[in-house]
Amino acid sequence: MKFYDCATAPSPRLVRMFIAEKGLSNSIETIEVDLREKEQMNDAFRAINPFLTVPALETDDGAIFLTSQGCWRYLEEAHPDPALLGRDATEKALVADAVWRAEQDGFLAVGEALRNTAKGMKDRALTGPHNHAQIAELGERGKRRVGHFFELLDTTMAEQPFMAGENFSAADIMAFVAVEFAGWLKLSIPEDAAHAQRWFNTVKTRPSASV
Ligand SMILES: N[C@@H](CCC(=O)N[C@@H](CS)C(=O)NCC(=O)O)C(=O)O
Repeated sequence: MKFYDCATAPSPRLVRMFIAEKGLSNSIETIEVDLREKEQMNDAFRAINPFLTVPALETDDGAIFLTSQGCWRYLEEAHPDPALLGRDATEKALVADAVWRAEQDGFLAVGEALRNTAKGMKDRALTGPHNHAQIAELGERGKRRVGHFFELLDTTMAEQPFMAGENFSAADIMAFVAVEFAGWLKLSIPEDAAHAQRWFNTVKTRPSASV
């Protein structure tokens, strides 16, 4: 199996953490795609992923998965223990709901803010083969949405230990990487959001948080 990664980027980190939680870090070959050098635009990588994004995962049979959640699904089915996408019908659906919420309200809100404000991303407001101009108002909206996400984290963690309930899951990976990604904007969980802080510090102590 080959994992197309970029050590500095948040989306491949979602898969890197998932792989670490599965205990597979030493059994998957990693190929670094340096986004700062625009290696995702090279012909060699374009042949792997015409959408020009990382992560991507290629199996020994030649199947290729082009999104973090496609990669997660394959790894979960091929290596079920420990379960990260839910253990039974109810938990699987709760994890799917929580992943979507953390991605939409957290991860993509940070991306919206960053890609519409960062000087280095001029005309790269969206990933992929087409250029898109930045929209300053989307940058501001994204930052406001990140604030709302931190509030959501706090109210969620007031009720339960992890994003989808009692157990650590991929939803915690999505939310944790989103919070660390928000650091690129110098945004962080407010000090007085004690429940969100407790959850964040718990996830941060997991070995997978350091990969
Ligand atoms: N939904 C996709 C998003 C992948 C994505 O946007 N990856 C970014 C890195 S975080 C990328 O490859 N960016 C390339 C670019 O900015 O041109 C996934 O989760 O795999």
